[in-house]
Amino acid sequence: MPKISSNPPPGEFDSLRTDVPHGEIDTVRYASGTVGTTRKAVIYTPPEFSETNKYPVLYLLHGIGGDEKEWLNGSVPQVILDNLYAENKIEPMIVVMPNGRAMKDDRAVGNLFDQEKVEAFAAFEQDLLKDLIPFIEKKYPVIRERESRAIAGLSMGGGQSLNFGLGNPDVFAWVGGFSSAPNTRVPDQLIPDPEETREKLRLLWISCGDQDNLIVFSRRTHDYLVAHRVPHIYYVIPGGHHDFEVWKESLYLFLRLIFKNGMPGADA
Ligand code: FER
Repeated sequence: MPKISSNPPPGEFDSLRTDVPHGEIDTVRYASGTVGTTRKAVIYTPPEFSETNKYPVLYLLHGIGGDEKEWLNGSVPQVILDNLYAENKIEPMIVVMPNGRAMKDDRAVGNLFDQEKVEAFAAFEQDLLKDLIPFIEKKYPVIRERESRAIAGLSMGGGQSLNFGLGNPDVFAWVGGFSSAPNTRVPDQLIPDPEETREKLRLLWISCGDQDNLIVFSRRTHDYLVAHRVPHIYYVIPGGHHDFEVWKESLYLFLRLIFKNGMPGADA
């Protein structure tokens, strides 16, 4: 696993280019046995998507004030992906943006810090593993292997990504937390077996703005990883706040690292 200090993306990384092929954005609905409702997810399929290929999948999660559309409302992940793909800097991949508030009324309304709503972010682990991933893997031509599944997210979604990614090393090999929130498990519960994490994980990415009060949770995780010699990337953005400037830069850099180095499906 690389331990690098990354450079910020070029200024135009999230500007729409009309001279490159574009992926497609779709909204799908899946039956959730966990929640007992039909739930929505936004799906990006890459340029030149074909049912005869097989793709890796990134699950990309939102924060406490968002839903399955938050990444699209706050940034342009589809443009970032298209531009990287046009420059041959990423593998073609499917990106799934679910609603990570696993409860019957999963809208981002009312008091977003209600206990019931915060608990629904934890309940999403079961919805993801038992309902959404099986749905995606049935409906789309994807590689059904841990090394072809990544999970990343912002804030509450960053905490979810670290918790669910590190908690399920047989499901995910690439894990990223951007400005992870207080829902991030304490380090010795997050990484109870540093040896296993060291062996199984292909990438563990932690990023945060240094002006974000929540950086204490990223730093706590980073310190533990250093103490237990678990390779990871800790990327602190100078002047960065709790906002999409940090999250889109983190996404860009994370995308450039995942599903690489002779991974199944790479260089096909
Ligand atoms: C908290 C502070 C921030 C908290 C959650 C957040 C559940 C999440 C922020 C976000 O997702 O942007 O105390 O407790």
